[in-house]
Amino acid sequence: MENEKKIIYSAMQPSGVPSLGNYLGALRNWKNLQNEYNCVYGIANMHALTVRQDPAALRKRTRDLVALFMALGIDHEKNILYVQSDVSAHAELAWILNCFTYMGELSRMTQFKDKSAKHADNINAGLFTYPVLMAGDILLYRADLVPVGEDQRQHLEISRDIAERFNNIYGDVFKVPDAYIAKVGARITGLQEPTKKMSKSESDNDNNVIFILDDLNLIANKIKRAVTDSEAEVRYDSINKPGVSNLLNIYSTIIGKTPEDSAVEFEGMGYGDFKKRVAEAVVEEIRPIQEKFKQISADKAFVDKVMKDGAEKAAYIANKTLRKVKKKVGYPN
Ligand code: ATP
Ligand code: LTN
Repeated sequence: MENEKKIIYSAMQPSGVPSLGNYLGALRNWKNLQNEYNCVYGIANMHALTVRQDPAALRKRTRDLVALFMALGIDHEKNILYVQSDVSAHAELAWILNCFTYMGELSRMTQFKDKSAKHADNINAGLFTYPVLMAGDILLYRADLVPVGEDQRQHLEISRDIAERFNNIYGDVFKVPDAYIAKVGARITGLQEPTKKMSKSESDNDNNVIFILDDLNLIANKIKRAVTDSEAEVRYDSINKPGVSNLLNIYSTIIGKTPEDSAVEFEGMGYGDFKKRVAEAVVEEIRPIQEKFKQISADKAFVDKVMKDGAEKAAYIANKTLRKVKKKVGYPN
């Protein structure tokens, strides 16, 4: 990582099998950025603890996510792939940054409000300070850019605020990161609830979410069952036609066009045929990833080695930043 390239940091929670939203809004871009940037991609398993998890399932999903990153074509040698809890600097920096973050600003986070409503029986302090841990992730690696979906925009803003606040007191310690939110695919919504974001862990209805490791026939069926509207016109209008517009978003992100442009392909076509075309595009996109995933995840020793090497490379960079911060705030060592 000693070359001139800019640094990218992003992470994903192992809170479920990644959804098509995670793939189109984040993972796909991560892969495409790897040649131009030095990339650090984390499995945010510490963030996942903010919601109650089954330990065995969490451990498995964490390893599977490492394998999935590689199945997507993210090169583990050129980039850093690692598990957040393997690098203790995250926990250490999060504490320090907690002391530079205001209750008021955390109270405004929409993700906190949403998750508190959904997990009313477990509104823990971790859920509240989640953005602080996230800010630390980014700042430890001196990231220039952070590729995320639209839902994380507010967390990026607070990360910048925390970094600037700290720098104003102690000098130029942190790099202030910019969000990198793609023009298409940054907000994929549920197939059954097309006005809400598609989420890997928050849906009561399995037909609402496409999981990247779903059986391919099931994926096609979920798309065929997607909610549309009572018109019969394929047109991009996310306010009045959220279901159709979401399918157009999905399709156009995969083929690399704008949703308005791809709508032209479907002029005069009924919803049944339209859905079939969308399903084909999704299935063909996912098929090779699933094949690769099967291969890679079967090789446990290899995945272990990637995790171990990744943790070492990540810790080296993170600890450098942490040492600086500790000195600035007045720790003796
Ligand atoms: P959870 O359901 O556990 O809250 P999540 O599905 O929202 O998780 P995260 O692990 O929090 O996913 O997010 C990983 C990345 O995927 C982030 O960059 C996030 O912005 C992006 N992302 C999540 N959902 C979508 C979506 N529906 N459309 C586009 N991008 C998304
Ligand atoms: N909170 C993020 C996952 C995440 C993240 C990060 C993303 C944890 N740490 C650092 C970007 C940078 C989410 O997507 N829900």
